[in-house]
Amino acid sequence: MSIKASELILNPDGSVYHLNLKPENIAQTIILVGDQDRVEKVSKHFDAIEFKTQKREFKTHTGTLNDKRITVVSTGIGPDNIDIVLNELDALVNIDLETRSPKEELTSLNIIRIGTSGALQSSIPVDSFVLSSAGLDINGMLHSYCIERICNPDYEDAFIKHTGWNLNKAKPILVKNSQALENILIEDHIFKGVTLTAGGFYGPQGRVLRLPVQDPDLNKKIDSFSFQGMTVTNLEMETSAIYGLSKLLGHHAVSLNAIIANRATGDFSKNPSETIEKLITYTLNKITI
Ligand code: R1P
Repeated sequence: MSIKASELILNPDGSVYHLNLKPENIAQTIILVGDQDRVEKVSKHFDAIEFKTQKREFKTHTGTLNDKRITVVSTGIGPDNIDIVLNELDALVNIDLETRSPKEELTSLNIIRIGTSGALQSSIPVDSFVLSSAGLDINGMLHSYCIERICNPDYEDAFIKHTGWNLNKAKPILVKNSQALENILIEDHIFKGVTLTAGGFYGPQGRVLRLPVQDPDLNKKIDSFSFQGMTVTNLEMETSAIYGLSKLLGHHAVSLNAIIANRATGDFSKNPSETIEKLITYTLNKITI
């Protein structure tokens, strides 16, 4: 089956439409960051950089560190961008771009997000790290796919009941991480929990500037929710989308976030750059030893 030119869009040089990448440009280990300026902050640690490109917010560097080939890609902000990044990365390894046909033998990428996030629990201080055991999707992007096999209905139903979730908004979906990648990246000092992935920064995360929000008590209700031993630790805008599409496409994913704000105490990190730098060096060290 050949995928039509309107569905799998390629640039004149044969690279995929938004990421500007060809199959040979990426490694099997992919680091995703939100901020395009964070790409250099990761690749400056590489021993050598073999490839660089950028289109819009999607900047990519590929190189090696301790003989391990690594690609770092910026996703920009939000789950809509994750839809683009995950589908195009998957196309690079699992679709023959010449024949425009899915390959018979599939490749699994190892995808690691190094992000920033706000903690919901007062016990998770700014400048700490959270590894997401699961992503709780409240933005709706994943509902465009056939998600039944990656959902966790018992947890989702308990969350909906506890928070009195307004179903005019997208139905929450819980998607778990790759246990194998968690085992590589976890250490005792790292907090672990469920990361809530919103489709916006202000109202969707309960921030009120001038507009009232649909449920002003939502963050407090989420804070007090626990089910099957899993509490919601933090809020950001990418993790559940990465976990959901990775699981559906057959890739391994884990998300690590530097906590730069605490929504319960109102604290904000005094030096977020330093905290992010520590998370970058921690992650690179873990995946290259
Ligand atoms: C919002 O400021 C952005 O920062 C967080 C959110 O998920 C959102 O993308 O992550 P990044 O710093 O990785 O972009």
